[in-house]
Amino acid sequence: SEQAYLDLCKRVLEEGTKKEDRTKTGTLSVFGHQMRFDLAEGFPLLTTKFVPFRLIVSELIWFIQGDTNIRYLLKHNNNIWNEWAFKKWVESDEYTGPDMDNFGHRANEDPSFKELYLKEMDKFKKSILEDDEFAAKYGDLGSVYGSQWRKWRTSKGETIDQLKGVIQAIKQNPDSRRHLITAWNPEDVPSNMALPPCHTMFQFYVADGKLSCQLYQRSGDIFLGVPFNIASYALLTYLIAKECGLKPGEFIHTLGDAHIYSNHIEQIKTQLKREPRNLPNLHIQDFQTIFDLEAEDISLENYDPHPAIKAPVAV
Ligand code: THF
Repeated sequence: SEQAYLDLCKRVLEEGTKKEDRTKTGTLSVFGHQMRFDLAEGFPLLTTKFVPFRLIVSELIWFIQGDTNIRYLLKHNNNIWNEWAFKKWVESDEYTGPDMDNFGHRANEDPSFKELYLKEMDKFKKSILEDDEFAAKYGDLGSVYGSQWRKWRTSKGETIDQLKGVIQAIKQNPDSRRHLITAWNPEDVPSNMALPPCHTMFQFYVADGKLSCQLYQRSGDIFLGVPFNIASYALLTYLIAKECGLKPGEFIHTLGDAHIYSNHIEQIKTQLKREPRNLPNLHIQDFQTIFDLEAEDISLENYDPHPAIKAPVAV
């Protein structure tokens, strides 16, 4: 069930400390929290609000394929990484449009600026989709998850495919205690990245024919990001389990700075008044390797959530 998530929300509302942050939005925050989800109970997508599963699927396939360019996401109508690419564009020398400094914050405060921003963002998206050269230059987020998982750069100038390596190791030596993938590369932080990775590393574990996964997330946006993150790593665990002939075990989510943005507090309170429903079930087409999967191969059955709750994303 999603009780572990609701308990985290309650804990942060009750015990959280007021803390300023990089985005200057302000948060309530705790340090150190762990949630466990038994994947045999159903797929852990929240039911106390609608969570757009198709965005989670296309983002995960994007990571699995080692892609770091938002063009793939835009083709799948997925806008969750746009702000990061847009930021690089408006801070570049080639950008000559209206001043977009601090656009995330200003769009939330000033409706007339928001209109201007949305127009620029639309132009930006159109260019990414239609102009190959522009997309190559400004659609790429740099060393984000897809690149760290599949193309980790070594000091010898070679690359390491961590994801492929771990899947092979799970098949050949399931008892190993080294089924680990890391996204945190001190050499890349912060200069080469749009945003240093929040999901710094994760580990797989095989016992009793079941595959479990634990994630260490250094920073978690509890209202918007964490529901995505739970579903995304749970989905990855289901996919790798299926490829390796294992059953899904547990997803264990360990958080460092777990925070609720000050402009998400009312939304969380609304959500906490709702009664959780039965979890949905995952349906995956048969496949040989997860690297062949397309977004259309993955679907959900019996997802019956409460209505969506809107909230601004902090950039
Ligand atoms: N930045 C912040 N501030 N929070 C994050 O969760 C976050 N991510 C990724 C990168 N930077 C981040 C992007 N992940 C949404 C969900 C996940 C995101 C970014 C945004 C979001 O707005 N979700 C809406 C629906 C959006 C839509 O329908 O287009 C929602 O209501 O769930 C951490 O992974």
